[in-house]
Amino acid sequence: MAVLEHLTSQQAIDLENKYGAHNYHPLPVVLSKGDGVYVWDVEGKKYYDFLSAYSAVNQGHCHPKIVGAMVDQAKTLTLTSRAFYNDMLGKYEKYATETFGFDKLLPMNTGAEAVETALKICRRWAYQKKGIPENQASIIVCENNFHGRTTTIISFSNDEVARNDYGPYTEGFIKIEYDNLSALEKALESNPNVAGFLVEPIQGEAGVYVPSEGYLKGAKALCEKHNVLFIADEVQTGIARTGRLLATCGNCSCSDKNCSGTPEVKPDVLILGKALSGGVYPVSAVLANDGIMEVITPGSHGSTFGGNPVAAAVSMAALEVVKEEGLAQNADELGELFREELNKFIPPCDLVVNVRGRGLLNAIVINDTEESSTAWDICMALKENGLLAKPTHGNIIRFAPPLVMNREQLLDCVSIIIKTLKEFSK
Ligand code: IF1
Repeated sequence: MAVLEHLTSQQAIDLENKYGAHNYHPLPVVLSKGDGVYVWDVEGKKYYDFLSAYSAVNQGHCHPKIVGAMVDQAKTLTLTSRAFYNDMLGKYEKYATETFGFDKLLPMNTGAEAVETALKICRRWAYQKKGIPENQASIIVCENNFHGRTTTIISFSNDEVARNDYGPYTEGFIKIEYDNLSALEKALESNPNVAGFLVEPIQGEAGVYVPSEGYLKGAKALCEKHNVLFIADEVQTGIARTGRLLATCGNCSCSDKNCSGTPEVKPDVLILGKALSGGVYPVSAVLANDGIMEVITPGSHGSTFGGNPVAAAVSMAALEVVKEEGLAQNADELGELFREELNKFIPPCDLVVNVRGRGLLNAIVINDTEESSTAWDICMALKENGLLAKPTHGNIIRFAPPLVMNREQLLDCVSIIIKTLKEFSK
């Protein structure tokens, strides 16, 4: 079969089933084109994308500025490795550190690599700066976390599907309840060798859990009190998704144009990925100030593709789009509208328990058991009605459209969602 031969959806699915590892259970739709908030399947049917590749396509599919930056750089110089300098990385590092208000950036490729990098920085800081005895450092994490799928990261996951039969597991992690400051305080007071606290500002995969007002601020204060690094995993919540440049910005009044560097909660270590590239190319990063980042010395960490010229060009374009198009502001306003419109429907409807989220990272909780197929069935019906979304856990459906969506499109999506939910309501 010629590689470029047109496939039907079923042919494409059959090929993946036969020749690909079965590490996913995708919705049965085969996409072949994307543009802004829309995607098309191989038969030409058009859909609203309400997942955005798990918040990687915040800037919309195939954004011309970002794709253009990639094509131009790809025609010039794609990869040098870090054995040599290149003329794009320093410019990118300057732009990104000024955008987010940190001294330094360590470039990687995937979110999990950036999380692993942050864990290594935290441990090395603990031994070299805090004076924790060698190999005794522990890092506090939250129940129901999702930080990626490497062996160390799943070692501190409590998602059995993602974790079981991958042992032996990496040690040195303390799990506490999310959104519980006294649990954090207790863990800090009863463990002398805590190096850091790794937390998602909103737990995405767990079901878009928005913590209580003041949780992140309180957690940061406890970390400061105990000389522990506050590590924010903003791979999914960052890059304007929650209505601010970062979810940890909280109610900071900074504009999209530039981070004032004084967000409501300033992490000691910031982890970014996904939409850092607009979903065009794998780009992730860890940002920190000199006093922390200086523990990384030549040869102590690296990556073949980390900081490559194409990633640098793509990420600068992706961040410029966020600012130029006011995506944080748009996500904030459309997110409010989305929850407001769904809340008009939810109380009388017994199918949906609630809608929750921040900005354009939202989810509805279906009034059924985690084991039921209702959420999946609703997503299948949404697909028929021209909108693509997927359940996170069991009975929770995540709704995360590209942040370039306009009001008319959002209201069109709300009507599709409500129409579909009515098909399932008794
Ligand atoms: C899958 C979930 C979302 C992340 C946070 C790090 C990473 C992710 C907060 C790792 C990645 C992706 C991974 C993808 C599905 C998706 C996901 F369902 F897995 F949990 F978004 F919620 N920190 N999340 O959300 O980044 O290495 O993937 O680039 O693995 O199924 P990555």
